[in-house]
Amino acid sequence: MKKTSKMPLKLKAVFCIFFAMLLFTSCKKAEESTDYTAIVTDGEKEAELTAPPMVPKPVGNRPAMKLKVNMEIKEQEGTMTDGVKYTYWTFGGTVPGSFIRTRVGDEVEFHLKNHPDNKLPHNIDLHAVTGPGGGATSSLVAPGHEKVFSFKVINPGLYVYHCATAPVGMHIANGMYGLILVEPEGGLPPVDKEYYVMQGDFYTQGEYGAKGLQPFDMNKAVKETPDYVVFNGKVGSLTNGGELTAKVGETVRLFVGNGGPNLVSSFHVIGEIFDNVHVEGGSMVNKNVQTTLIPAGGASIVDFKVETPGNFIIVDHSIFRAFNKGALGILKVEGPENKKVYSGTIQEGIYLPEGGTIQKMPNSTAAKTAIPKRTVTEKIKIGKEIFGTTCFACHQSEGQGIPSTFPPLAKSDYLNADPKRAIKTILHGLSGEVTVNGKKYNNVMPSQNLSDDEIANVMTYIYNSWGNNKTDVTPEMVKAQR
Ligand code: HEC
Ligand SMILES: [Cu+2]
Repeated sequence: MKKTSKMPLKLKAVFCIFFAMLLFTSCKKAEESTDYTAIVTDGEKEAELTAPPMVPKPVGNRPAMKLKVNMEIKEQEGTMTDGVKYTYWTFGGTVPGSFIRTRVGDEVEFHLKNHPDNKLPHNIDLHAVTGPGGGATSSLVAPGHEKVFSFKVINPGLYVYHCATAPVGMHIANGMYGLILVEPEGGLPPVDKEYYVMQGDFYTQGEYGAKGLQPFDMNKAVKETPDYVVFNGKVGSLTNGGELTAKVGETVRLFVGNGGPNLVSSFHVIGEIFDNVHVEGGSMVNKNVQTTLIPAGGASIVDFKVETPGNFIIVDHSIFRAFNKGALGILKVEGPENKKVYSGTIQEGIYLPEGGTIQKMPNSTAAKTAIPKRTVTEKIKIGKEIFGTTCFACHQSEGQGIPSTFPPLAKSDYLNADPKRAIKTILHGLSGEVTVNGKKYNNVMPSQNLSDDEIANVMTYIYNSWGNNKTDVTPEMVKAQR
């Protein structure tokens, strides 16, 4: 060992003790003035890390302590949506990365490990860190290596962490982000269910849904035109078996982050109102909020009580992202109906505007002759327009549907097997589990308010497109299913 000073050992020991005492007394003082930088930690343990959508146990009443975080970086292939693969770069093997839960005053000893099979160096910038680069300057780690640094969490709140290795945008775009929660002393108020949801935008060389392994597209990323905007790293992570769940009467807290790299999120749960929102993940609590804005590299804590059963759709309310790019999840609430809070449809009837009585068809022959006979070609032409205004929003322009959410009409075995059943679907709507081309869907199609003629046209168009069986649907066939 190389000696660094010539000071006699005994004298050195005395100095050390003296400095330790000095440090200790200043710590005591600082604690009284609630300077968290100097709280003496009590005990040491390894932090529990969780994959989304789960979060570690609440801190409760525990004192500040030393927490060891073991985080492994893995570059791995995953599924963006059915038939579409993507090479994700991850903190802990998931997008978003493992959730880290701390309390104010904790000293975090961070072990960042870069798996030997990885190709690139990475680092980590945690927004909960007070220090240069949020840790990035001390954590650059090559494949097959480990870096250790430590920091004190001083400010309570929900914070994003992300890779900050050049090109930074590319590392984030590939999924290198996650959340670290710093609870206040005594913890956040207890709730029944807690979940971890994080939005991200992805840029692929192929369009949305283009099959195969899709490489990252730098040009689209620079232009900020993502093909995918998703929760928890892929289309359908929170639907089709991945739904978040709760029971009527429970309180639900969502830790919501936005990794970006580019878009801000207008986070909204359809049919719910956030009782409390920790605005931007900080200490200010706003109440009774419909939609909360989450900046790229920001977060929000929202909680609400679920009062009625049903599927509550989680979206980025920049709504094309939800229905066309993947930013759609489901909170499934089970339990008894509460008709006082939500009645459901009480009545359905005919609506006639004032003076509208003249539109009444006095006899049924008049109604019948009102529908002109049309050729299949005419039907297809008119049907295409109806499809473009009515069905397209969910089933998509080529009838391809949206994986896990809206079933395809193109080459649909369900559609082709039984035209009567398909007509009923449009007349009366459809809900509950259905299997289309071997894939299960459990969603709601609202009944479509169209005339017999219109339904005949749109159905004939669909049956004569995208490899379907060319059934010619007539208004009479529709009428028979009313
Ligand atoms: C608001 C979204 C939405 C709209 C608009 C919509 N559908 Fe659907 N459709 C669905 C959902 C969701 C299902 C599956 C329901 C389930 O999971 O139980 C479905 C199922 C179907 C099915 C049976 C399954 C299949 O894929 O063959 C047919 C046929 C269908 N829709 C036709 C139509 C037609 C025609 C229109 C326009 C007139 C239309 N839908 C408009 C959401 C929609
Ligand atoms: Cu990285």
